[in-house]
Amino acid sequence: MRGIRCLIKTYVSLVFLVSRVSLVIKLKKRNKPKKPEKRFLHASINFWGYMNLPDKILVVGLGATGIATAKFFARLGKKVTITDTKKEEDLIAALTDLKGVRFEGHFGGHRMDDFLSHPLIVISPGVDSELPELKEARQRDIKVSGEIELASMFVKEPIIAITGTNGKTTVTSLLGEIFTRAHEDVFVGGNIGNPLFNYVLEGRKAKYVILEVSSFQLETIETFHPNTSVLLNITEDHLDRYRNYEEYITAKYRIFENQTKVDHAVLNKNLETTNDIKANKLFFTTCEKLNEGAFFDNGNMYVRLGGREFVYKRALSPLIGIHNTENILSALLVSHIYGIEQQVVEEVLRNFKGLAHRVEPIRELNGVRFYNDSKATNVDATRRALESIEGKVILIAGGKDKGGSYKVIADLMDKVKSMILIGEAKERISDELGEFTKTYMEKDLNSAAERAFEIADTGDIVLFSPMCSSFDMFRDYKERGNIFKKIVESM
Ligand code: UMA
Repeated sequence: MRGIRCLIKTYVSLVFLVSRVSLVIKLKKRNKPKKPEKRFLHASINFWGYMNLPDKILVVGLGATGIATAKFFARLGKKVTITDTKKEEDLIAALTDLKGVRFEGHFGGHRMDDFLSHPLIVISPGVDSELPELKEARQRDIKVSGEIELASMFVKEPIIAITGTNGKTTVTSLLGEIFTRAHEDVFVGGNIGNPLFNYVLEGRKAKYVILEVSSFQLETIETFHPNTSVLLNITEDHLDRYRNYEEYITAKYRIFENQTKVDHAVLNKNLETTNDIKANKLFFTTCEKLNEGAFFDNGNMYVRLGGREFVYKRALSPLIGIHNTENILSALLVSHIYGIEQQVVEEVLRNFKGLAHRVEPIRELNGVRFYNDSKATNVDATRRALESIEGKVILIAGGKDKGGSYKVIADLMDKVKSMILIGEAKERISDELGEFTKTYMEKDLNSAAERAFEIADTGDIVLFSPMCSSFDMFRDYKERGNIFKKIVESM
């Protein structure tokens, strides 16, 4: 009797097992897409990347990026070590932000031992990926990655990424406003000041993720895959970080690296394109008419896409200058790729007054107008400012030298009535541009502003457009611009 019962039990279990296995196979077959889409494959690669994250992670640099990165990995339960060349007492604000987060801090310099004892090193954009410690780590097969790369592994929403030497913050903000007006829940971040890990930490599911991306961030990508990548322009910049201009250009073009033919690549028509760009290329230009893309002609901006045409009056936007026409054209093109209604775009365009520290009017004093263009951290940005301003300019410039040539603005120096120089770069700027105008050397921004006011005549324009980064005297370009505004407001 026991034998028969046992036989029946075994039979029932076998039937149950066979039916379960065939059900699982059926379900798998049903769920398996016949031809997996590229985007799906990409997600899987990222998933494997995520699965392979080690338990010990070294975060290099404790600025905005390092803080967000450390918070994220600590939340995942990883053992996080943070290193920064700054001393602990100079990192109080960052450390306060990390209250309650588990990590070990090694400050006041980098230790080779840290770089060789962590299987994954995450560097901040400001950290040169060619540091000797990083080279040594790579030689030992230790993974060196960046925040944008790692954070994007956790983002499944469509990414629109914008890069370029100049204008990327303006275009990112403008697109952020247009998409927010159209879709409400949109994340705007990246190099603009809000690291992508902050979005991932929030656990939010926005409809779109719009990212400003710098060449520094692009240096460390592997799988970062925007659905739409925008390249606005490339001119010499960051030559203090790159061995040559080509290296910088290569970093910028990496924004297209992981795109496929279902994605979009939006490019300035002046730039070279390569066959390496697999995405659907769309151009914008102020120089010619296009059958497909965005262009400027006779006071109007046109977008031609998929047989449709949208026309915008250039005068709709209060942003001045040809460089801003290019910025707007790129934003219009992206907006129409995503089917945003013209009326929505127009509304935002009309009200978008630009950003602080970009040819920002401060005040008029005794007929002298003062502008803050502290975001001009390279020569080309100053060129654009000079081109967009009408009248005689007293130019205040200088800061941390990035190694590029200042002669790039020599042809515009007839607009510059006098030049007042500050910071580490003052000698080199004077050597290259001093012959074109009367030049003054000042010890700091305060005395430069005073000198400018002293020599200015009614109708002149005082433009603070440094052509250099700020790190020799200030925390960043924002602090530099805010200090300049305060000085001018208190005059
Ligand atoms: N540090 C080291 N070792 C090094 C170098 C730096 O420990 O070898 C430390 C510094 O002491 C400092 C920290 O690293 O404490 C700073 O790191 P960071 O410069 O990457 O600063 P974050 O605050 O993380 O800011 C970065 C971007 N900074 C740079 O690219 C230089 C910010 O862009 C960006 O907003 C932020 O991440 C969020 O994504 C600023 C910028 O100037 C605005 N960008 C350049 C530009 O626009 O031209 C590229």
